[in-house]
Amino acid sequence: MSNIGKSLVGVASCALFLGACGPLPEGEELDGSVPGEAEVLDDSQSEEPRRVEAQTLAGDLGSAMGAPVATYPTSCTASNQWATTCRSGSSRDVSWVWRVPETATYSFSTRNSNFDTIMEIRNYKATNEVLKCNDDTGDLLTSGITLTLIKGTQLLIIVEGYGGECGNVHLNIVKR
Ligand SMILES: [Ca+2]
Repeated sequence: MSNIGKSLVGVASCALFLGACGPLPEGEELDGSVPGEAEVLDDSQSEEPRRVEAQTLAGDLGSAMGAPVATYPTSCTASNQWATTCRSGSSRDVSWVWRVPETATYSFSTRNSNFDTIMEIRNYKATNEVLKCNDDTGDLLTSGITLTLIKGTQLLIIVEGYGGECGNVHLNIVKR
């Protein structure tokens, strides 16, 4: 089709879909996407921040324990703040702060979460210090970590998904 033919078709479409040919409202793009949403995160080169950003920190649990001690409706809307050190490395994550109530051995798990989780526990006061990372526990795709800890130690408990999975997070903390 010639150029003239194409522009004629264009005019015809404008007439048929009246109102669809005007200038786009400000801030709206042709494909309907929201600007900035398609940004690709590349954690491989950047240094991991040591501070905890509010949007990924689900809460400070104090020294609470329970099964679950906390839940998070969906990690699918969380941001990707941490690159965990076992398995898939980097997907959307949620994290909690927890203080060791007394020197003892504790079990942390994501049992009853509805997706394939990865859990990593770090020293909250020096978040580059990884205490332990776990992907699966036995036949379960959820994660479990057991640690003997000193009273008053503050932990950062990070839960993310294997291979980009996300969902409803259950966090369980029990004393052994
Ligand atoms: Ca897993």
